[in-house]
Order: sequence, then C-alpha cells, then structure tokens
Amino acid sequence: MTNASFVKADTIRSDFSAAMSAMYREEVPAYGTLMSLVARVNDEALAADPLLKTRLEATDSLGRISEERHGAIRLGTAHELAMMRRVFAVMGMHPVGYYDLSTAGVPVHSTAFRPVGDESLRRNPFRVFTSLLRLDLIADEVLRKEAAEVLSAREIFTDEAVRLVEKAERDGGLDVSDATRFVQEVLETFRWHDRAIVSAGMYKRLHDAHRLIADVVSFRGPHINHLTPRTLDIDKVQALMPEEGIAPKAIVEGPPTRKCPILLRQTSFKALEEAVSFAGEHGTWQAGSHTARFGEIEQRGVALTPKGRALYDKLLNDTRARVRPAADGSNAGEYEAALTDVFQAFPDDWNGIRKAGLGYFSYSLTEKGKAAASHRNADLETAIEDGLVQFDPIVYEDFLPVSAAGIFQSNLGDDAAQEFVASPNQVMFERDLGASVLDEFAHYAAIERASLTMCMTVVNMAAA
Ligand code: OOG
Ligand code: NI
Repeated sequence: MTNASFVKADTIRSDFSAAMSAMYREEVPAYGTLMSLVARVNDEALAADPLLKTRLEATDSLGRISEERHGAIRLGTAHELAMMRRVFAVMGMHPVGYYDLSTAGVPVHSTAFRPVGDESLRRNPFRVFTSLLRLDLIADEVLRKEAAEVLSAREIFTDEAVRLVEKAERDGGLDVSDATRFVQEVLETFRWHDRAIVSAGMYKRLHDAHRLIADVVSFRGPHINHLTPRTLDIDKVQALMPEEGIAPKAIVEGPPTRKCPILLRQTSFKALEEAVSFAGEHGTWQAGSHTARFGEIEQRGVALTPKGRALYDKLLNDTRARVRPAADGSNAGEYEAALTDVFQAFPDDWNGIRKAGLGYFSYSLTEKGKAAASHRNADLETAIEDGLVQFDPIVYEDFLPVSAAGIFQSNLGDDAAQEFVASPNQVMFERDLGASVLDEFAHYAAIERASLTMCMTVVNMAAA
C-alpha cells in the first residue's frame, strides 16, 4: 500500500546521498578537492566527445553522472547488517551480489546495497558497498570473544532512526517531515567519531590481529570510509591528482584504458592518519591515531554477460600471473603494459562486444525506426543494419572483488597482507542479512530484455 503523500524512495535516497556527500566533504576536505577535479574532467570529456554526450542525453543518463557516487561501510554484527538492510530498503536500495574478500586476506564478506530498476538508477544510482566483519576468521579465541562483546554492546542506529524504519515498513512509506528526519537520523550512523569505545591497549591488540578488525570494533559506529564520484576519464583524474596535492595509489584497478570502457576502473588516495582518543582509566582519554578514511574515483563501463565476465576474469588472472602488482607501486608500469597487452583479446568496439555476447545493451528505435510503420518480420540484426534499431551499453552498477581487495589493501597499509583460507559463505551472509542477495546478471539481462520488447514494432522478437 502506498500513499500519495509519501515521499518516493528514490527521492529519499537522493537526499541521503547529497547529505552524506556534504558531511564527508566537511570531514575529509580532500574528498571535496577530488569532487571538483572530477567535475572539471567530466566537463572536458563531454566537450571532447559530442557523441558520448548525445548518447548519455538520449538515454537520460547524463544528469545522474555529476550526482553519482558510492560509499563503503564495515559492520560488526549480523544484527547491524540486518537492520542496515531495512534502513536501505526505505531508500529503495537492495542487496545485490555477494563478495568474498577472505581470499584476498581481508576478513569480511560483502554486498552492495543499490537501486535496481532502470528508472531508479537513472534518478540516482547511489550505492553502498557494505561489509560484515568475519570474526570466525580470527585465530585468537580470546580476542574474538572480547571483540564480540564490545560489538554486542554498541547500538549504531539512533532510536529515532529505528522508529522511522518501523513506521515506513508498517505504513508503506514516509511523509515529507518523517523522510527529512529519517535522512538526518540515519546520517548519524555514518558519522565519524574521534573517541574510541575501547582502550588503547585493546585497540592495539585488535590492530595487531588485523587493522580492519580495529577499524570495525573500536568505534561507536561504522563511519563511512570513502565516497567515490564517477568520472568519465579516470586516467586524466589519476594524472591530475598530484597537482591537487593528492597522492593516488600506484595502479588503477580493473581493466586497462580502452576505447569502449568495460565494467569498472577504480583508483584511490591513501587513508589519512587521524587523531583519535582512546578510553582511559576513570573517564580519562588517551591521545592516539587511526587510519581508515580515504578517497576513491571510478569510471564505469558496460555491464558484462557471464561470458564477458568469464573472459574478463581470465584475462585479469593471466595478467597477474605475468606481473603481480607490488604494493609499493615499483612495477606499476610493467603491470599496466601487461594488462594492455593481455586485454587485446577483448573486443574493443561496441558492436563487436555486443555481437560476441560479451556485454549487455539497451535497444531503442531510431527516428527512422519510429517512422517505419511495421517491419515486424525483420530480425534484430537486420533492423540494426537497416538503421531502425540502435543500442547503448548498459552501465555496470556493481563492484569487482579483485578491485575491492586492492582498494582495501592499499588502505590497510602494505603490511596488512595476510593469508586466510578462502571460505566464501554466502549462506551464512544471507542468514545474517535476513534476505538473499539479488543476482546482478539476472538484473542486467532483464533490463536488456525489456528494452528489446520496446522495439517490438520493428523487430520480430522470436528471432531476437
Ligand atoms: C570497501 C572496499 C571496496 C570498492 O569500490 O571496490 C570498495 C572498503 O574498504 O570498506 O569500496
Ligand atoms: Ni569503493
């Protein structure tokens, strides 16, 4: 049941994303610098590529880019994860995909909360990469128990946030004043706290076990650890970052530079060392520092089909077998050259990608197609050749586990590389989440299929 006076979930998400961005900009000024740089480079990229601009306008996706970003948080308990799912649901964000990062030496598993429908994505595609700490991967049993105790005693949501989530669930939505309040209350959960809830001694023990454990367990809430604007030219932003006083990480994660971007390319600047204080004896505070928050940028390309993704994974593995990127960046050039070379095997023109069944595309009628009364007997390829139907790449809205691991690693410090036995546990994750995660491929396939249906007047769908 929805009520006409309820604010749309898409609007609440947009407002929340804007509020989060404003808060993070205050907290981490380098994020603001990065935002301005990205905006400038995006304007230049559009000016230099009128065709790209036209297609983005035609697919109604130009508007979303300047407002587009993702963030990341790390949660401590199943209870926090389940509640976070309910909070995000009020904003029309749903868990998509399962990412196991234990293979990469990070004791978490994750999902991405994001909007799923085409219209919602166009309105505002705000996503939050959300990880759950896996205490089960920590060897030290005593520490594990202590950490679990600290976590079970904290409450990361305000009472009012919980009340509004329950109200939204019960009534089917929130009115304007509740929605405004909801955004403010939920923002509190993502805020940075410079007072730890543990002692300096406990922090050190957690930190020695794994820096990420210290980050999750030591504070009152899961501070947003980065916000990532989307750029249309990541190589340019990477090159310009030092001029703005920001030192980027050595390599861009993901595929190499290409004419037709695929999936996702990401780079970040290292986490800042920030002053915090630890709980001392008798209500005193002890000064210390913590390193967690950073900045990241990303360039998004076409979503790949399972076949395309398998080829991507193979080529990335082949590259890494040739040159393993060193944490200190010493072989960055060599890695990039190998990446470019190996990825020659991936077609680099839209029609080639499409025809090989490697990517997802959105189909639409051209002006000529709209004017043509009926060509129903044409198959899709003939309709494209005859200029009746055109296609645009569907943007990849998700994440990449190897890239995510690279981002985690560069921000945990190079000494943090640690071996865990790979142990994906999607069943446990979904039980803790209280829901199953959506399958990203099914989602892109459905968007593609729906676009084809719109071309029914000129395309014989049976043949498509
Ligand atoms: C999340 C790292 C993953 C991305 O863009 O791949 C991520 C984290 O550090 O908590 O945000
Ligand atoms: Ni990120």
